[in-house]
Amino acid sequence: QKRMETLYHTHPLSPNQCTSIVRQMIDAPLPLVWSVLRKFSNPESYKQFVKSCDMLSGNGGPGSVREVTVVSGLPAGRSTERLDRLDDDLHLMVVSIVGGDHKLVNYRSTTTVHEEEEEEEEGGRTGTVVTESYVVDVPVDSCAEDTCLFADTIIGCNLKSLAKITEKLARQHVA
Ligand code: A8S
Repeated sequence: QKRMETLYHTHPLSPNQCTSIVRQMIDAPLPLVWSVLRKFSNPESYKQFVKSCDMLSGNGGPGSVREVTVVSGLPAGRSTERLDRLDDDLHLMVVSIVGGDHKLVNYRSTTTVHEEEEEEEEGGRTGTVVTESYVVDVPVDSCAEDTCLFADTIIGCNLKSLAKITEKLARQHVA
């Protein structure tokens, strides 16, 4: 797991870029979490800032491009995003933002999912950890701290929402 982070979440940086990593523990089975996460054409299933999503090309496999429309009240309206990599064995996906009317220029995110023993629990229950890292340009009128804080906040909300939804689904499957 440490190796996975070093391998997939350590990114080469240009001088005008910043990088960060967000982790979320989820009390649901990995296949369930991955099944929601991997559906590139359906980000609104867990991303609360996404109002709608249109596929511009592809059907959800690598190379597919989607146009995301975000909810009002954000400093952005749309984002054009390409799925660069989708690996169902490694549980890894890479998405690049290639356009839109927002400040995240040259944004590229890597998401991996792995199983982990929940330390608190007796009897070794297994949970799922989602790790999402990214690289993005720092705008000329901003700084690395603010740029990463903005992106980390959105990713944090997305992953918390993913946790809430999949944990609820997991409870329904058991019941
Ligand atoms: C994601 C991650 C991010 C999305 C950001 C950081 C975004 O959708 C929002 C506001 C913006 O200003 C940029 O995985 C953009 O969704 C909510 C439109 C890209």
